[in-house]
Amino acid sequence: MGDRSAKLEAQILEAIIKRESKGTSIKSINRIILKFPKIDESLRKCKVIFEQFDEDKSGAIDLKELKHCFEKLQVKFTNEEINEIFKTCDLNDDMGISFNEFIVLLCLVYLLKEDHGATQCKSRMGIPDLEATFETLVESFVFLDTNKDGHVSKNEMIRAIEETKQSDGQIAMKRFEEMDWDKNGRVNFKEFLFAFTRWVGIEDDEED
Ligand SMILES: [Ca+2]
Ligand SMILES: [Ca+2]
Ligand SMILES: [Ca+2]
Repeated sequence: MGDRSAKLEAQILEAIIKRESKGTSIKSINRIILKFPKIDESLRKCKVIFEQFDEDKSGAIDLKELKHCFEKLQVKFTNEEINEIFKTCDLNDDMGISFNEFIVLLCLVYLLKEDHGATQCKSRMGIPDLEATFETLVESFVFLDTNKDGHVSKNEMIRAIEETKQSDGQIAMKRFEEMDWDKNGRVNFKEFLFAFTRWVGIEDDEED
C-alpha cells in the first residue's frame, strides 16, 4: 500500500471504529464459525455479480469496469476515490480486481457507505443478500476487536479462541499469522476480510 491509499485506509479505520461503538450481536467465535457455510454460499453467489461486471471476460475487473460497477450499484464515489479503492483492493498489484479482491472491495464499500443514505433505504447497494453477509463480517470483526481500537491484536484473537474452550492457542496463533500480513502484530479490517475469503474457501488463484 503506497501513500496514495493511506487516506482510504484511514477512512476505513474511522468507519470501523465508528461501527464498533454500536456493538455486535456476535458473542462467541463459535457463532462466527457456525455462520461459515452461509457466508460461503452467499459469497459464491457473488461470483455471478463479478462475472457480470467483468465485461471483457478477462477474469478480473479493471478500473473502467469498476466504474461501471459502481454506476450500476448506484454507489457514488469520486474518480479519485475509485482509484484509491481499486489500488487498496488490488492486493497483488496486477491492475485487476480478482474475485476474492472483489469481495473485499464490496465489503469495504458497504462499510464506507454506512452513513450515506442508509437510513431511508434498507439496502445500500441493491444486493441485500450479500449485504447481510457483509454485516456478519463486520460484526465478526467488531466481536474480535475487544478494545474497539479498529485492530484485532494477537491477544484479542487468542482470548476469543480460548473462550470457546474447544480449540487451543496454537490454532489461534496460526489463524492470526495468516491474517497479519504486514506482521505488525495487529490485523485491520481489510486484512481480516482477505483472510476470511480464504477461510471459507474462496480461492484467489483462479487466474491463469
Ligand atoms: Ca475484465
Ligand atoms: Ca489483483
Ligand atoms: Ca483491538
